[in-house]
Amino acid sequence: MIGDTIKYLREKEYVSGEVLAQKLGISRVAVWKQIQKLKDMGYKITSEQNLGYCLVSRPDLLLPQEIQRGLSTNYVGKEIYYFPELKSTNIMAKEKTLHRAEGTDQGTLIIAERQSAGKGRLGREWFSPAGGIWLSIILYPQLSPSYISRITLMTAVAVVKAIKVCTRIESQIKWPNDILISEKKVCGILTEMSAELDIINWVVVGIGINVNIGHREFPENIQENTISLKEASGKEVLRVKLVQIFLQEFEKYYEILKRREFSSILKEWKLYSHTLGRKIRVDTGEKIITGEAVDINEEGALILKKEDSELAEIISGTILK
Ligand code: BT5
Repeated sequence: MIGDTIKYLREKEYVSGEVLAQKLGISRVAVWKQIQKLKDMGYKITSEQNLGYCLVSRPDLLLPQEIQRGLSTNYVGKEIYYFPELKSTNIMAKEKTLHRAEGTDQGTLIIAERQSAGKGRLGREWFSPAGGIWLSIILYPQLSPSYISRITLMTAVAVVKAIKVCTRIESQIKWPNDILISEKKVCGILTEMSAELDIINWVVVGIGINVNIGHREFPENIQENTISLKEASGKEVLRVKLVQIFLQEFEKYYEILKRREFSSILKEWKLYSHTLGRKIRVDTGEKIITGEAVDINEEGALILKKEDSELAEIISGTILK
């Protein structure tokens, strides 16, 4: 209802309470209540007794009705759960997968203005102050669990594309889940899943992008390695627009992945790679392997050429400094 009300309001033009009531199929008192709700959300709306209501400005928030306005996806973001604050959008998304029958479907989005306990991989913290984009997408792919790495890599490509389209900034992908600008981290991806031997029950893809944030807002020990889009571009970035473009890119690449055409995504991934061609050290959780990153294979694994020239295939790990 709120989404419809905002759709029928006009900027720089009055719409009468009567017309709104007719379009929405509710009473004029109910219209007035809707307007109060919008004002509480941060919309500026003026009202004139004989003219009706006029939308003066929209809040800078990632509200579902704002994201869905002009969103051209088929299913990603068609259902959005919005929170001013959450512990973690990934945790909430996982809870939603328990109630799939109640309507949480493919491409459902959980989004928060800030997270109090944002999660990185392996129990690491993800700092999520106001001004960023912290969201999770729920998927139910009919793919084998071995696709999980490919989903992370395709998400990274979608993020790089969206940043480029929205801000013209070129960013790079550090395998497997970091997006960098000028060697500093601007975005992280956390892909979680529940699977059985050969089927995935659900996947939650969590994406955190530092948008209109100063890196000084982060704890001191990570300030040096973090950056935001605002800092990189020198101006505020329209978060709603970036979310919309990202969701569109995400759906596009996910469709390609579902058609089992990962190789075309990989080609793009390699174009944006920060990792290939570098001498690196990778912590696999079991050991640390040193070598030159020579390739990513069709499963999304990193291929390292070790000092003894032997090749190591690493499906998951963290590149050390
Ligand atoms: C990641 O983990 O990079 C995955 C981050 C995923 C965050 C999103 S936000 C929406 C969704 N809901 C969640 O709760 N999480 C997801 P990892 O590769 O483990 O990197 C974590 C490390 O990045 C930390 O140990 C810090 O060093 C650094 N870090 C933490 N917050 C950061 C930030 N905002 N920007 C850049 N680096 C950060």
